[in-house]
Amino acid sequence: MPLVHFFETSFGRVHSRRIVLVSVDSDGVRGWGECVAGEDPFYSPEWIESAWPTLKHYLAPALLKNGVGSGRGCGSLFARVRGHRMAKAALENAVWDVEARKKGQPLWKMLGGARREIACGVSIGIQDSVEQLLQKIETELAAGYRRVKIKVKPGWDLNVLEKIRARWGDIVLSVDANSAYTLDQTEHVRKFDAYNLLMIEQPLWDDEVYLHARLQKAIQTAICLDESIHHARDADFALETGACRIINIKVGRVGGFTEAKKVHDVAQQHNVPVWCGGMLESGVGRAHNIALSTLENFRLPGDVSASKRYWKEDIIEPEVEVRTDGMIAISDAPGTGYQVREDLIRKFTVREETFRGAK
Ligand code: OSB
Ligand code: MG
Repeated sequence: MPLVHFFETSFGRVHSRRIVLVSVDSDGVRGWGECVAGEDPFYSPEWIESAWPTLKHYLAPALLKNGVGSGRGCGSLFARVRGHRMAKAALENAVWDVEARKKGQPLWKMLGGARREIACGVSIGIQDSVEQLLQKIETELAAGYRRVKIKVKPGWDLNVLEKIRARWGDIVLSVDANSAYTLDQTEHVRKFDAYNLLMIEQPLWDDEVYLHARLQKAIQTAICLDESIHHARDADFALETGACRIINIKVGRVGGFTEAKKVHDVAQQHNVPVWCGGMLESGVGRAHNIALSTLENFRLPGDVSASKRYWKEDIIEPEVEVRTDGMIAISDAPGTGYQVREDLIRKFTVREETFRGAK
């Protein structure tokens, strides 16, 4: 699926997405899940070409052999496979989805959500010029988004923040480094403190928590961890060591809704807010992010924004729309409240495999 506009982070630029979708058929009802792994192993070790064989050889057979009636039951079936959380999440979330549709219940309610609308922010990638970035920020603010996050890296950080703050002194602003800095650069990172940022996301290594605690002690700006948090134990460790004051939850990164809820609960126990991250999802994953964001401790605007920011045509109906007050209204319809456009998916499909249970 070609992106409306390229997206660039400290680890690279992407122009279009190749997405692994999973659907689960149960008694004639179909649920969908999206694997948020990237086209390359740059954000995480997982990527689409590791997810596919993992689903094919391990996760789908485990599910079909044992059968399972609920999303909650998937974790133990998949536990023997280490890591591969994005692949697991794709399948587990499809099971949650089919379970909700079969019960005729909204997914958000099944997950224990409470919010009837959720607050939206935008994540704006590195651009070809600062002028282009300022233009984009202006557009998103006019659309009503409640928080602007920009991607940063050495050479595209303080200089850019200076220009943004000169123009918009009091917007809610944060930055995401995707591991672009090292602890040696603490003095440099400390200079972000001058820009009144809501947070700095994942400044240091993706596989590191403790050194973020060292950095957090040295700077005022709240650190938010993204890449480093794979499960509730990571979250607990991060919060006990003071490695962050905010957590970004991506349902794929932590292995599915069940673990996402656990991370949410751990943060809540520490009185630390969470928000829902994004992975340039199609409507399938986007609808799941919306359901997750209804949980009580999602107290900050997420990277969950309108379909049209990403796609000329999204694969769900209706598309995700954000109101001019920067909120998404939550549907009471069964499942995600969005219908999957299988006709359009078929048009985009380049590879497909089906696995059947014994019955
Ligand atoms: O770090 O949050 C991130 C996109 C791809 C990989 C990592 C990240 C992101 C985003 C985009 O920031 C969020 C979105 O708009 O979906
Ligand atoms: Mg991030």
